[in-house]
Amino acid sequence: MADERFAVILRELQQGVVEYDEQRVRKAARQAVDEGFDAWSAVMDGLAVGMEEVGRFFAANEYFVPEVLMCADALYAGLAILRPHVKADASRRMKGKGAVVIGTVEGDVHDIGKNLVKLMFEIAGFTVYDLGRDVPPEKFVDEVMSTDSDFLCMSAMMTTTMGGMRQVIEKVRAKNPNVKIMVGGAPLTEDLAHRWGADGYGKDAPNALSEALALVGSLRKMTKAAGNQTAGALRVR
Ligand code: B12
Repeated sequence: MADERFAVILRELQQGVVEYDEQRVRKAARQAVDEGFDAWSAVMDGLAVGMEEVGRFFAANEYFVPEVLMCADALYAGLAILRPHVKADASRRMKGKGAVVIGTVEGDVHDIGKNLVKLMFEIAGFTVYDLGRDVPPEKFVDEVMSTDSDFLCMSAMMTTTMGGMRQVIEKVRAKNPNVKIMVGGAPLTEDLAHRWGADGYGKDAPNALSEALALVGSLRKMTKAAGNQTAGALRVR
């Protein structure tokens, strides 16, 4: 019964995004919260699935940039309601503490996926420095160095912009080889990520977090081996 009810709410969230109906999305998001359903599932199985459908309309030239922007607004309206109710898995919260610099690469304004990845890191207890979108390579490098962060996460949604990641990876590695670099976004593949020298690739937000947590172990070992001298190695906060 509860499953059926949640399925109805998820469908409302999806359709509300597709039909760029902010009111409908807000109402469904509130229902999800009030009726005690899992907020993260409402985000990923409701709002994000709606945006996938928008992507298909966009590819088929049924929607153009203005419609997609309104769909994004509807998604963000729902996210604002659901976000405070997204809970971290307790074991993840205990294990995952470090600092992350995140942003979308230069020339690319797509930030919905990046923001969901950011949300996962925040709820798991990481300190997140969000550079936003259309971020020049040097800004990534400077932020990682000035904040002494453990992780760098970059997002790219276009084949024309994803190459920028490679440049950033090279520049960051030259300054601090210990920073763990993760990349993601629709045009990326695991193979490409590794060929460009990234430590991790995440096909979605939960995957990004589990990859990061797996890397936490190796960061801790490095810190120990260097007698806690290693810049940017994981601090236990
Ligand atoms: C929404 C959208 C827009 C919105 C963006 C709004 C915003 N604030 O983000 C607007 C309307 C602005 C837009 C503009 C454009 N867009 Co657009 N857009 C999309 C669309 C429909 C959905 C993207 C999205 O939000 N998906 C939902 C989120 C939840 O998924 P996600 O982004 O993939 O993120 C998940 C994973 O990838 C992963 N992830 C993402 N980042 C990271 C980072 C790390 C570190 C990790 C580990 C994981 C990870 O986790 C996320 C969460 O699960 C896609 C279609 C598609 N199929 O992707 C096209 C798409 C990306 N756009 C495209 C294009 C061409 C454009 C424009 C050039 C169109 C134009 N003619 O102007 C402009 C580009 C502007 C620019 N300079 O960037 C193309 C890109 C094609 C290509 N060359 O690769 C796509 C693929 C559409 C298409 N089929 O043609 N777009």
